[in-house]
Amino acid sequence: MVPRIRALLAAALLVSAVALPGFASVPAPPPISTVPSCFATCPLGDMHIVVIVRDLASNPIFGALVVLDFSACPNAYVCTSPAGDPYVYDPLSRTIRMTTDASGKVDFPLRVGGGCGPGGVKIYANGVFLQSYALASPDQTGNGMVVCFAIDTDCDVFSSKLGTGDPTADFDCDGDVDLDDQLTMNLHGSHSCHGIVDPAKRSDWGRVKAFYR
Ligand SMILES: [Ca+2]
Ligand SMILES: [Ca+2]
Repeated sequence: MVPRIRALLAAALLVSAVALPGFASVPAPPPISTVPSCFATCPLGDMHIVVIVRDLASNPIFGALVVLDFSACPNAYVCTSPAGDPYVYDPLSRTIRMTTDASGKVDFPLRVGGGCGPGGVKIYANGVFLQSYALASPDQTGNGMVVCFAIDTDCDVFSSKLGTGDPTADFDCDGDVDLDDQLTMNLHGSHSCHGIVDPAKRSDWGRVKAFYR
């Protein structure tokens, strides 16, 4: 009898041990999981969105599916060419997805421009809602490039938000649009989905001359 009980106990412990990791791998909301303070992206892909998914016990979750949902952000401009992004974009659902590594981390070098107000972008992990955001990009006009003369007006649109709390131009997540955000605009000038754009070559010379006059 005693050996039999011991065997049953061992079996029960084994079931618990197998069941526990599955239960524990449910993603926990922030601050246990780490999400960005705000959601700022550049069409060139050099403003990364990093998420670290952890369970309620703060253990990183390997292989968690992290989804960035742009379905409520119609003005988000998602670059689709050239191909080669490490993440998957589904244009029908307007979602971008990638799975976490062994440290629970995903690092999206997102190539996205445009903007939308609070709640426009949402982050999920294994279907669990983590956080929602406004979308901010130096590509203020949402056409896949950051250009301030001749062929585009990103700086003009940005300047109209200086001194406000408009989250679509608050790139450093501090709640205002000031000279620090202007610096980000400057750093990302001429960036586009296709690399560095040369505005002069994409406009007639007369318009460029008129700009500098
Ligand atoms: Ca633009
Ligand atoms: Ca700011």
